[in-house]
Amino acid sequence: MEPKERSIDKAAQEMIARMAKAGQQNAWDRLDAQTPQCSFGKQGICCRICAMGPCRITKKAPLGVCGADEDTIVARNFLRAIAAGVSAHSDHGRTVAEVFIAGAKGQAKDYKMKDTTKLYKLAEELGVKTKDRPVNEIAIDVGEIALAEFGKPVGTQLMARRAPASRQEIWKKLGVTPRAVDREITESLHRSTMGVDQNYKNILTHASRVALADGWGGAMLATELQDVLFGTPYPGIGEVNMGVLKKDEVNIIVHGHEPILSEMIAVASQDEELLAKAKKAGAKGINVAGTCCTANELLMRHGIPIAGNFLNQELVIATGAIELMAVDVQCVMQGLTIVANCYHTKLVTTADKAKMPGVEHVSMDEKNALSTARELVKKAIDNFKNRGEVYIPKEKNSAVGGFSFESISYILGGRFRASFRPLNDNIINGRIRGIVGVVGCTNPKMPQDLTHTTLTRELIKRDVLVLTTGCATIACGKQGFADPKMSLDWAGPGLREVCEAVGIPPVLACGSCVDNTRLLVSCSEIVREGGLGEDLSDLPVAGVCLESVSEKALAIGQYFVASGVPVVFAEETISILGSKNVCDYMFDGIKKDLGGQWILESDPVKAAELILEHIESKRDALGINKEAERKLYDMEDRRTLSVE
Ligand code: XCC
Ligand code: SF4
Repeated sequence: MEPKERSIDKAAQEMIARMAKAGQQNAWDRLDAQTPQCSFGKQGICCRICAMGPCRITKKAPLGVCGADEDTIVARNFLRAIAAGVSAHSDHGRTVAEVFIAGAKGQAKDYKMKDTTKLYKLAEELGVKTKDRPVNEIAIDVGEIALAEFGKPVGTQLMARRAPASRQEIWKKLGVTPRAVDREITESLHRSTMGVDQNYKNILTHASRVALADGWGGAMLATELQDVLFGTPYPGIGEVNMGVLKKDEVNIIVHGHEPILSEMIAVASQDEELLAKAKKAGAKGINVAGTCCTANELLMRHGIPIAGNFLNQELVIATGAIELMAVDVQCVMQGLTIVANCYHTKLVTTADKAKMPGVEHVSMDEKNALSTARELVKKAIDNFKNRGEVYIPKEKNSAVGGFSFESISYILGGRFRASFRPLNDNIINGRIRGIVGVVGCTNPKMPQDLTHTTLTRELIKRDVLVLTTGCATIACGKQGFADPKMSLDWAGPGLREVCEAVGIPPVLACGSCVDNTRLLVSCSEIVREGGLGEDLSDLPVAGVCLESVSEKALAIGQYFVASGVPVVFAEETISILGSKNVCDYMFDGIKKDLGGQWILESDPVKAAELILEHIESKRDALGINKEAERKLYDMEDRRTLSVE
């Protein structure tokens, strides 16, 4: 396969070609070697949950040894995948809560409460007294309440109270208001062991509950606590793509998810003593860049450059310019060890729960965080002399990141009357048709970044405001969507007018995947602001992820659906097609229960059309589509709009 068919990112294309020439492998090559992939797995109809199996459903053998049918098997597999995704986000959230408490207690001296305004707000929300109390005392209480959310024996998730009242009522009626995060995950595993829950609908209902424990629990807490600890993001400009690497500096890549590590490396890289050491080693400076969600965290808060998204991780090393790549948890390909061995790059694992064979491990200890980070930076500097041939693609684009819920309300309403009112008004008057979250990974099954960016282009030109998170943000950033100078020209007239008036790009980079919870909070605020219905399911909004990779993406998809928002996924990335009943429920029946539903569509243009249809139908139902204003695009309109 030609590099062009593998990625639309020019830097990636160059690196793919170079790796091929050097006889090195990457994820695309390994996918080729794996093709054709197991069709039972694809459909979700294989089960290896007990020792009577593994079983797979065929015409000849339509039942597993225990008698389980395809509905049970598909639903169980789906539930387990979601539970795994939830566990990842929530474990991240828990780690942050622990560091948060340690920081407040003075046991992790390098972590301080940066955004005390947000801390006070959170304290108030959680019923923690703030009057006449020192910041750290308040933080300890907030942190302990947050930590308890993961394992408390009774009660439901406190963050779920942020949802509109009608939404909470829907959850209550269906019995899916999430309890402790750990409990929902444990119950997911229990229900899906051999001989327990055999009613696919009951299994899928629990899939909603465990996913809600993520969106309105673990992941939301991760975002909130990180904001207090590292600062709530406000818009700032950064750069995206491999062109951010510097030939004459020590390049360090931070890769993974938890800012606990990367924040400290960012600090250490500015240390005078280390800078002097780098100079002595012959480098002009120390350049830190991120990949995957860690990159989003750093761009959001510090404008630190992004070297690439998920599928770029191996390619970045193949530039020969990376002295050290520090990884923590999630989305770290084992293939990294192989390419790192072809270059001088030092790969270092830092999370005790995520080691790699043959890779040096430096345990990230929160008590000595900064000195651990300094140690890593030193290793990078020491490795500079071992560089061989370097090739850095030129490609890079400016990107504005930092769109948190707080910064969006501030930009829209100003410092003294921060509010979502202007956004609601512009949705009501039709300048903005609706809001779509374009989220998720990059998957070698489709050309890297193609669907995210095609879809985003289709949406903004039809006056839909796009919020992005995760690797989709990076895909959009690489193609200029997060740069108002470029992307305003691609926006429809209504959206453009609003964006120009308030000074934002039509595509808002909202952060990492745990930050999808910022989208939930923003949607809840839109409902609260008024004029657009009573519930999240009334809003002209949708979520979409056409290049999903991780189980985390399924968890996110399911919590959007269970929050009343439809979610579009690509058929290639969701393994439920082996059960007609499961599909009927996920694509349709669930709508009656929860208001959202899954929609399958791999083609980004068609996906945009489906989403627009949904948005306009919601607008009709809200009564805000006055005849004259309604935009129905025919082919002719689309052609005119495609001319840039
Ligand atoms: Fe992973 Fe978060 Fe997906 Fe990217 S978007 S491939 S989950 S890094 Ni989160
Ligand atoms: Fe087979 Fe049933 Fe065991 Fe699954 S649980 S492996 S279907 S016997």
